[in-house]
Amino acid sequence: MPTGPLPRFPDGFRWGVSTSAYQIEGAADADGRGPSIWDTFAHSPGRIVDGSTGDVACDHYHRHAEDVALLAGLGVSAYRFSIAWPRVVPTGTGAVNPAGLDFYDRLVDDLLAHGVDPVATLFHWDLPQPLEDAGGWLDRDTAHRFAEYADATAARLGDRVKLWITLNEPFIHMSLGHGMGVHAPGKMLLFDAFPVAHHQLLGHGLAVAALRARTASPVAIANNYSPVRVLGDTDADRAAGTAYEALHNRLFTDPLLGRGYPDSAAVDTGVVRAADLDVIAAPLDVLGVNYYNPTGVRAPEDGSPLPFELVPLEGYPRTAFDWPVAPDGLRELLGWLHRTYGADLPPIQVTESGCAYDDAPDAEGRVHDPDRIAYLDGHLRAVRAAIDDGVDVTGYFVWSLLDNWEWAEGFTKRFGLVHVDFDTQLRTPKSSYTWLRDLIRAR
Ligand code: GBH
Repeated sequence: MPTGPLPRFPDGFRWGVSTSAYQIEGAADADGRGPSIWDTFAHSPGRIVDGSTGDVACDHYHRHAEDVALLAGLGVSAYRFSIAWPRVVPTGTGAVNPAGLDFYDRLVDDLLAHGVDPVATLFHWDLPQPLEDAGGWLDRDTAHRFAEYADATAARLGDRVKLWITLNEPFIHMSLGHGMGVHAPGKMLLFDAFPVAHHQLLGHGLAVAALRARTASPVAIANNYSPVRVLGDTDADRAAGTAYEALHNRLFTDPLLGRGYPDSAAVDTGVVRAADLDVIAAPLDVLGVNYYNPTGVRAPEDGSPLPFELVPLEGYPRTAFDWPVAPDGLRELLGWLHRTYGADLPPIQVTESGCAYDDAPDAEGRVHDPDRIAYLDGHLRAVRAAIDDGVDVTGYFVWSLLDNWEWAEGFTKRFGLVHVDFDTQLRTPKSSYTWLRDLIRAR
């Protein structure tokens, strides 16, 4: 549990919360939005644990004013949302849909009017379905389509967006979406999914160039990272740890920071053209770090298709998702990035950090989530400790503002500071919201 007041954070430290388009917006057919791979996937039987879809989600598309008021009441200095590519370019290629951009235009102005910096992610996994039909991220052209979409979006929202984030967690989109089939588009290619890594990174680099031509605001990417804990002390266990680290933590970072692909990351050189690596290594202003938990790794059984085996870590409390609560892992991770990339590492903002619990209103309609308060307290202390260790961390965003549609888990996992009743759309700030509000106010 929390032990005394949190230490001070540097002046200008950015306090934020994060969401993503498909998880909150709903309004799947509104104002010319086209279908995305997540519409297709969620509407395919058996893909989502509770059979739900994001058709309505938190109905944020119609309730954005109420949600901005919640942000303002929380007192955050920034709000990280994602822009739905299929609203902006419904067919994925060609004509821009101005009505789709209107929604984000109003949202951005409303945020600014409330003193909240808009932080926009361009791709949080909702690829326009027509692009998937043309090959999706397995196809090199998708990287160019992404840059066109970035250009059109920045032409409209330009400098009013205070931080641009190209991709969210390209590793998860590759591995769960194209390697294991757990996320859209549901492909199970294992290591043959590598082109999805390269084309996302290429799209990132091309989008950075497009953004630089349109805006003076800083540009980032949001990667997910997990510090690797090797369980076992054989050479094979250590090799498994190295292999997992290369795949999970380095594959989407080494090339961004000018180091090319890591040796052990099963790179399919057939899709990598030499000039691509320069495009991908375009200078970044901020590295977004999404952190949830560390990962236990040991040597695989003989005959395993993977060069490592993932093992649940013992000795930690667990969230409703069964993920270990390990704030020490965040400090360890930030230190690892600092040591590994040294002077090449841009300032870091923790662009997601949060937890799911089975939160429900009590008889008075209040929602108490002491576990989330303890979680946030611990992770903020870990960030503060990492700053003392010498890591340049300039912001922290809680995942998430609202309980929302948690991908393959549907509505069964609640990550919000604000409880949402998905029958009535009633929003109820949880005790963690009040805790975070008071903490930000005191700064
Ligand atoms: C993020 O992904 C997404 O960006 C966001 O949309 C999503 O809602 C949020 O997190 C919550 O899920 O098997 O115990 O080691 C998170 C990616 C991948 C992080 C799985 C935790 C494994 C936990 N996650 N990972 S464990």
